[in-house]
Amino acid sequence: MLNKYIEIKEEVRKALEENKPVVSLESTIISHGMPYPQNVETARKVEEIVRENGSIPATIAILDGKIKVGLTDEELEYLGKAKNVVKASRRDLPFILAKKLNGATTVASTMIISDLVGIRVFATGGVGGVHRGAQQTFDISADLMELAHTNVAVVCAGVKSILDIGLTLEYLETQGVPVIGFATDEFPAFYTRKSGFNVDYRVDDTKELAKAIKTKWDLNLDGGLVISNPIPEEYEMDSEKINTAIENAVKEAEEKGIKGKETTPFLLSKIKDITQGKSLESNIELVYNNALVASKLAYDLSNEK
Ligand code: PSU
Ligand code: MN
Repeated sequence: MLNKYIEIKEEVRKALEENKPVVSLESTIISHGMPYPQNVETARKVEEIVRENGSIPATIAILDGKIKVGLTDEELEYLGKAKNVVKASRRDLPFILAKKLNGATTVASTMIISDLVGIRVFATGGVGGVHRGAQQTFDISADLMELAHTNVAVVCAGVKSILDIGLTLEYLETQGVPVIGFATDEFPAFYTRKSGFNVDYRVDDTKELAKAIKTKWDLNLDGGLVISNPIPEEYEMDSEKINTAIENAVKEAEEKGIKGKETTPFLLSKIKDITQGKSLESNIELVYNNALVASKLAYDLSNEK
């Protein structure tokens, strides 16, 4: 039945059948998170890093109404350039398929599709969360609800302070989502290694992490995990500079009345402009670092008995 909707690339299908480690990758970061051509270059390099560290990469997107698990080089290039790609979260999926559109998957929809095909580890940059001012706007990313229900471990660099980090962590606690610090006690804030908030558990190696994840799902404690992996020190941004850029971007979004699914892409692109591309460089490096950890984690998880 799923074949009607999903096309799995041969290499990925084979790996899944043989219980080999696979890491999924989202595509909103490609089409709405970074400009061309850096987006395509980054996506390619991310796949390479996953491969070099023992797993098979599977970038997920929707092309002509079909869910693709694993993209060809041409498809990746197309996705990176195309202007007609809809940002697709949970609620968008059925309509993008029915209308035969192109869609870029968010953390939420990449988790859904990963789960459908049996991929348990997913690498991204940052997850969505509770936006600043959510007390009034109710703007809470569907990513958080997905983490509450869907059995996929998400490796990210924490959340940006375009969000309310404290409220995001509270929400994850309420929903029973473990927040792990990979070799850190402090939850990272994407561009910087520190946020002022602690993680629930610090884990220093992927084997130990794989054990805990296996235990969670063995006990039928459904839902995902946030594996927060801080940006490498040498690529970290100056926290004052980046926070000023974020403040200005948030203010402009408010003034322009940006709402709903447009908010996150708007803020990301504004921050890039304000920092004259410096934030993009950091963004790219932290994604590489997440791909590396995710690949090792998927490898260890596939060896867990
Ligand atoms: N945060 C980032 N970079 C991103 C995103 C979030 O630092 O590219 C993307 C991810 O795809 C995430 C989505 O799932 O934005 C969240 O969007 P929203 O806040 O509209 O749920
Ligand atoms: Mn939102």
